[in-house]
Amino acid sequence: MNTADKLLLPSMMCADFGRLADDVAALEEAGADGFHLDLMDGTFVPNYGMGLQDIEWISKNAHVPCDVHMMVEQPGRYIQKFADLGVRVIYVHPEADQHIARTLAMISALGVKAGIAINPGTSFAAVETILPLCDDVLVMTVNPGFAGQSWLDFVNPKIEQLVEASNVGGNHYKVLVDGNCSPERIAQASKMGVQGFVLGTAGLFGHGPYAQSMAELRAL
Ligand code: S6P
Ligand code: MG
Repeated sequence: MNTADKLLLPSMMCADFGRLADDVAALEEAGADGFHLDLMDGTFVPNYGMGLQDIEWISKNAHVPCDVHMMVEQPGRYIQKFADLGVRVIYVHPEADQHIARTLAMISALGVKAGIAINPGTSFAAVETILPLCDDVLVMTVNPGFAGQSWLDFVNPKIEQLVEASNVGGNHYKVLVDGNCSPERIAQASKMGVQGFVLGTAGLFGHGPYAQSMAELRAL
């Protein structure tokens, strides 16, 4: 694991599934701090992402930590499964869970970092109460479900609010962002205090050798 001050996390739904083992190895060699694994149910988001078997294969074969981003209704149903796979963090959407506080406590009790992922339309005030239960807060800068979208600038003030509150009172979480993490956006968000970036088509996949892209992003 790289000890640099920003976490660079390739989003594996953007990987080449025809040569997944090679892609996993190449991304690790290039310095990935972990893998971001997207799960979708076709209901909470209008798409299907990676399947449970893909997440299982990557988490069992990776040499870096894996983060699961659950874009599914009632995420509590799958938490035990991901905990058993030894993932680093499980992100659940508060918009998808009527008992988000219970679910976050369940994740922590299983020894996994508890994360929330927040839709662009969800306000800081809507999640403020549960922030002390979070280890990681993943701010969606696009509407979740698809790669290759544009960064929504109206989310920026919320990112600043979340960074500001990250070590206040009982809070102790990192702020990460997911969606259109281009070099320009990573530089901008790093200045705002964001500590982790999910890398998809905007910054990593389809941009030439992974090692070169990762080095350039690391240096920003
Ligand atoms: C889908 C998912 C994301 C994407 C990632 C793609 O919303 O949660 O993790 O895979 O955002 O990145 P990019 O650079 O193509 O927008
Ligand atoms: Mg994601």
